[in-house]
Amino acid sequence: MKTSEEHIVLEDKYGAHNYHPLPVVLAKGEGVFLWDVDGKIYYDFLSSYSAVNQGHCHPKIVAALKKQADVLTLTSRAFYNDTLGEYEKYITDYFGFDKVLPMNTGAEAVETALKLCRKWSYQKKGLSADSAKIIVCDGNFHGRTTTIISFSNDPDARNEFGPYTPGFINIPYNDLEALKEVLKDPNIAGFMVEPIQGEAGVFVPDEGYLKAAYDLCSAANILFIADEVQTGIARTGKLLAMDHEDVKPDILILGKAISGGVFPVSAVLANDEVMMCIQPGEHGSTFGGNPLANKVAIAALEVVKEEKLAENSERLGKILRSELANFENDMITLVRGKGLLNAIVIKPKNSKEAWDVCLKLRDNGLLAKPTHGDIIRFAPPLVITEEQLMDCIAIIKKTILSF
Ligand code: IF1
Repeated sequence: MKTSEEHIVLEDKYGAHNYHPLPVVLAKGEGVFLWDVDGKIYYDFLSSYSAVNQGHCHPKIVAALKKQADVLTLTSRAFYNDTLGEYEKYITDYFGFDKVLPMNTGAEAVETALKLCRKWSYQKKGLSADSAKIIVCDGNFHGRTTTIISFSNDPDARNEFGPYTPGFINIPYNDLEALKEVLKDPNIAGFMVEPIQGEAGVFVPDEGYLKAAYDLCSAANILFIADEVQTGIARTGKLLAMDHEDVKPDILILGKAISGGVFPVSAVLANDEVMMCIQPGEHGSTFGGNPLANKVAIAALEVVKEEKLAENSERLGKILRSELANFENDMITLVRGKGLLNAIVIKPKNSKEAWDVCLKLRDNGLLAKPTHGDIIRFAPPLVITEEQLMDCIAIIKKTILSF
């Protein structure tokens, strides 16, 4: 049995230093709870960046993984298998699209969506070769590939990774005038947007922004691409964040909790007019649509409906935001979010800042991590009960008041 310190030393010595984790070494997860190597229990308020919306090690999802693992794990797409068609029908019915292109990580799904959008613009919109431009928003986070960070304006995500992929235009988030202006360019193929900007610190756009943006795009014959890798799967109080404005995107990107955090699964959904622009041999992935992923994703999506996770997220998110908004203190300057995707902004006190707050939250049995300095994301698994949430709110208040 290694101590926490021994585990940390191993990671430090043998692992790339591409993260700076909070000093806690986890050994077990179940529902909203995590345990460290010393058996100390914590509430998980990050949910692995919204990948475990169904709670850690959900029994139904783990059972689906175990069952399939003994039968057939991977065929590649060189051959058919008896799980892919069933999964494709299930997920396209579930979200209401003609077809799905199965991938593994969120970034791969984003890349797939960008490639689909470009193909569509040449084949259906008639743009000249290599002229397609895709609009993205400042403050975006869509993944870590070279093309995706080419249109990031976060120096940490982008610096020293050049040369950068061309063909992208950045506009301010939540700014319809800027979108209207850039849509005058005849070579625009698509507009990709997070319905709520997660990494930027849970920026919720104005009511009506997404619907108005969608309408501007469809009037200009531009594809509206929704990246719901983080906001999807009931996280914001509806099955999809786009559902808050009754907008169906032309391309929908899903990842993370589509598998309940049990296996890497991502997906791109679109109707035939877009999806059929890619023909055999033009895109793919070794693991895309593998039997394990297919069975795990069906189970994970069934859990979302059976356990009414969107309704729970909507109801408890309101309680969390109102409790924190009415909490008299001098460190939390802002509370924002939708459903159970929330964040607080910390004003430093006696040179203590968000990182110190997260260390103290850890000591008090709740795990969260700052993003961009002064923002702490609060995103528990959507299976959390009201009683557990009230317990977490008490821990948060006690922690803040201890500074
Ligand atoms: C990290 C947070 C960051 C995403 C959206 C695509 C992807 C993500 C909206 C790519 C991934 C993860 C990546 C992880 C931290 C986390 C994250 F916002 F969720 F907190 F970074 F912004 N679209 N988000 O949020 O999916 O390839 O990772 O499966 O890279 O540090 P992926």
